[in-house]
Amino acid sequence: MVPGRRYFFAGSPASVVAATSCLLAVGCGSAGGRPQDAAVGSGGAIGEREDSGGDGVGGGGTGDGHGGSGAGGSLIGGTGGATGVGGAVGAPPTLFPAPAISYATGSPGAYSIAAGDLDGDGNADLAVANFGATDGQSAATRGAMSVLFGDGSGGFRSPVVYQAGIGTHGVTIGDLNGDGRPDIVVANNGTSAVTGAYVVDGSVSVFLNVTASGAFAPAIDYAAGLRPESVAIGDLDEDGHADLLVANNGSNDVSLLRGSGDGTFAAAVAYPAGPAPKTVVMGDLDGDGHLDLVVTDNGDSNVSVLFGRDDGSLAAAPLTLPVGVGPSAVEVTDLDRDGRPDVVTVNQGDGTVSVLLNRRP
Ligand SMILES: [Ca+2]
Ligand SMILES: [Ca+2]
Ligand SMILES: [Ca+2]
Ligand SMILES: [Ca+2]
Repeated sequence: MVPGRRYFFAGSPASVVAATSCLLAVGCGSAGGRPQDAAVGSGGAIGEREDSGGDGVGGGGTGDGHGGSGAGGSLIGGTGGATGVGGAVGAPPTLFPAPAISYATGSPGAYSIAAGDLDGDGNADLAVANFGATDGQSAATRGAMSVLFGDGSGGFRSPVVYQAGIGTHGVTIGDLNGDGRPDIVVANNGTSAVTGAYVVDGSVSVFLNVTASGAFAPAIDYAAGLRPESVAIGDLDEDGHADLLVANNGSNDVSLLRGSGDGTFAAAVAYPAGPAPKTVVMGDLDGDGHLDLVVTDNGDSNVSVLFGRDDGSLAAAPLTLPVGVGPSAVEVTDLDRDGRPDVVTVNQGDGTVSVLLNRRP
């Protein structure tokens, strides 16, 4: 890839998301060992999590899922192979000789996915966010979170389905209470049409992993901003407890929910971003040792960077950086191998990915 150049693809932006992640999963150690959560795929085809070594959750699944195509060195080839949709566009046929095998998620409206070993048996498992039958257009139809346990051979058992909020979109895996078991968070984007007016759900649902076999407690919901789209997990305030960062599509901000360490979270604090945030990821962009946020402003053509401060809060005003039209997903990773984390977005408005190379001193 050439710095500063946009790359065009024949496939959908959702496919590009997978291809980008594929490249990053193979090509980088990335971002100083910080956990990164990325990419609720636009269009609902796929979303995924890349873990760069922070907690060991999730990275294996994502890397395994796309490693073959990434090793092939073809971004376009990775698109068809990794997602299993849109045909094998440029994919060397020997990499994936068999057709994709599909598994039911057990709930309508499957929207995004995260991978990790949820039951500790060494096999990658999947967590899926399902927005429900109507994507939040009916209060009676709630979203769900499905867990599919892997058999270690690429197969999955029948899904276990947990009720979530309304219009569930984003899903992320991470250990929220420090017990070594990966937990799950989903972002509930939905609105419900009630007497002609929309009622905003605006929450995240936390599922704590409560048994060695990977059973999850019923969801505990926390208010976020309006129309949350995705959620990232990381210790933003450096107190040793995982915090939640939520991209709120409807309130143009990011919610910080500080973790208490036992799987519960303090009330959300909002920080402004740009129009219609869709994805939030974490990484230390300025090298000061504090995690920063990168948010895709899906409603225009920018990413918002919110820098972490010494006191564990975020800067009040974001740095706005232009990218392609309608950025939907973003990764923070070292693309040019200079040790500085770079930013790459996928833009659903013009079918491009945009690369921002970090040139900090
Ligand atoms: Ca497992
Ligand atoms: Ca846990
Ligand atoms: Ca924390
Ligand atoms: Ca920083």
